[in-house]
Amino acid sequence: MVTQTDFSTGRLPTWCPGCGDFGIWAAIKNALVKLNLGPADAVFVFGIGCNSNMYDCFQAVNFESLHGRPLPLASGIRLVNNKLPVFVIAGDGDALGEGGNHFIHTARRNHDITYIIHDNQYYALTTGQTSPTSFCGFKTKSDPDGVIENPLNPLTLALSAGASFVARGFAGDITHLTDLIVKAHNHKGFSVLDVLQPCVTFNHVNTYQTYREKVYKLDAGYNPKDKMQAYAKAMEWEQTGKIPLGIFYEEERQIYEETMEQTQKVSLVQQPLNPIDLNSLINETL
Ligand SMILES: Cc1ncc(C[n+]2csc(CCOP(=O)(O)OP(=O)(O)O)c2C)c(N)n1
Ligand code: SF4
Repeated sequence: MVTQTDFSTGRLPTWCPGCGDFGIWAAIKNALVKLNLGPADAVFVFGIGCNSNMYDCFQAVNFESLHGRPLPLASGIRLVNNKLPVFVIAGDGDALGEGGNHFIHTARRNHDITYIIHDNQYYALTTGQTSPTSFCGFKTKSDPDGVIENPLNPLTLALSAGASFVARGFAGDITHLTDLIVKAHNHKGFSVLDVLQPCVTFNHVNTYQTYREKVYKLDAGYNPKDKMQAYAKAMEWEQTGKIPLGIFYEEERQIYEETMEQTQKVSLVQQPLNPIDLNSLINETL
């Protein structure tokens, strides 16, 4: 039986009191307990940012990547061992700024990875610069007169890039977020979970209170197989101000790892290392 304390390193995060990262951290641990996945049963790849401070406090098989690069690392892990569950934990800057290219290509390849994006609409660790999801008019360290660029919508981007599971959660609703993380993990394919994460220090527009006034949950009448409806729901926030939470889209599609003849039956990590004459390979390329 996996318990919450199995993931404890004895250290506490250095997040500001009230940071939404606490709620996401709790939901991740709840989900792992529900899934009965212990510290050695999955791999966690972190980006760089406030969110990734979780790395220090989370007893598991962890990698801290370069900023923007957790997805290539996670994809590599899946290619080598396609039986291993892989979670990626990163911020909106990491996921959609420096790592934006990786986001698109991991989605279209449909690697079986669960991607949890801490979307606080700021580069928080570096003290509050504009990120790709900062709203027009936000006053930030890098745009003191207000952001003039249009923000990226992580959900419509994920849908059009080909993510096979697209969902949105809220760090202030840990029970619902736990359920979404469980479902994202159970989905076979690239699962994008954009989590609205209040940053109490920099984001004074989208706070716990304003989110609570705007969020609502997609109900049983919503069909997550309908991609056009998913686009419409994903644009609702910018069009009406209401913020739907839940699974916007889910499809069954072959994952990249299973399209490769070499790994269809047996993971690379379980295959014998045949002696390869590297010299002939090197000579061929010289
Ligand atoms: C390659 C590289 N570029 C830039 C940085 C500087 N840097 C560190 S964290 C960060 C932004 C973090 O923002 P985000 O990913 O949204 O996470 P948050 O801190 O908001 O949780 C940046 C730009 C870096 N460490 N490495
Ligand atoms: S700066 Fe924002 S994101 Fe970073 S720890 Fe503080 S509240 Fe959280």
